[in-house]
Amino acid sequence: MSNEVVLLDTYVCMFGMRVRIALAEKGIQYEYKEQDLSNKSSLLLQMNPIHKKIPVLIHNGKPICESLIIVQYIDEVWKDKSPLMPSDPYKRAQARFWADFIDKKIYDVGRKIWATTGEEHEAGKKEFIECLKLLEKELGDKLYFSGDNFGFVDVALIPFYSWFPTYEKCGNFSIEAECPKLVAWAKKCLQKDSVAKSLAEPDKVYNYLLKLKQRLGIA
Ligand code: GS8
Repeated sequence: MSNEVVLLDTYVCMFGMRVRIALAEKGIQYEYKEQDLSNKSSLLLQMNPIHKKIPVLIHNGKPICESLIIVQYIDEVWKDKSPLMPSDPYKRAQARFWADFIDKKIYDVGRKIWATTGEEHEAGKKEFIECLKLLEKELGDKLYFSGDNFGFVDVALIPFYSWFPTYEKCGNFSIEAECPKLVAWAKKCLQKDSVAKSLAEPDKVYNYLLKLKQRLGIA
C-alpha cells in the first residue's frame, strides 16, 4: 500500500501538535501544509466540510478529521512502532476518558483565561487549576499517564504545555507553583524528540494569541 500522508495544520494549534507528535513517534514522512485560518483554503474546506477546522490528515487522498480520532487512526494504521493506545480494553477506555476530559475541559476553561475578564476570568483560572490538579492526581507517581510508556493521554495533553506561558501571562499566575508534578511530567515529555520538535515555541503562541484576540475583537 502506498502511504501518501498530508497534514493540514497551523503551527501553534494544540490539536495539530497532537498529530505531529503521533506522526513523529511513528516515524512517518508527510507533507506539512500550514493553513491560514483567517482565509481558509479550498483544500481545507473540501477535506473538512463539516467543521472546517484543522488538523486534517489526508492519507492516500482520504481525509481524517478531529485530532484524537486522527491520533487513534495513526496508531491503528502504523501499529508496529511505538504503540500509543494500551492493549488492555479497560486501560484503553480509561485513556479515552482522560483524553476526552482534556478536550472538554482544558481548552474551553483555558479560553476563559484569555478571552474573558472579571468574574468569569477569575472563575476560569480557578477551574483551570482544578482540572490540572485532577490530571496531576491521575498521573500520580507514574512516569507517563499510562505507566512506563509515552501514550495517548500524554499526546492529548502535552501540546497544552506550549500554551502554559500564555495562560500564565494572561492570568498572572504560576502553573508550576500549583501543579509541580504535572510540570515535571511535561519537562520529561519534552525530552522526547517527537515532542520537542512538534511543540510550538511559547513566544509564537503568545504572539498568535494577541493577533487572534485582535481578530475576534477581544481587548
Ligand atoms: C478542534 C480543532 C480546532 O479547534 C480537534 O481536532 O481536536 N476538536 C477539534 N481547530 C482550530 C484551530 S486550533 O484552535 C480551527 O481550525 N479553527 C478554525 C475555526 O474555528 O474557524
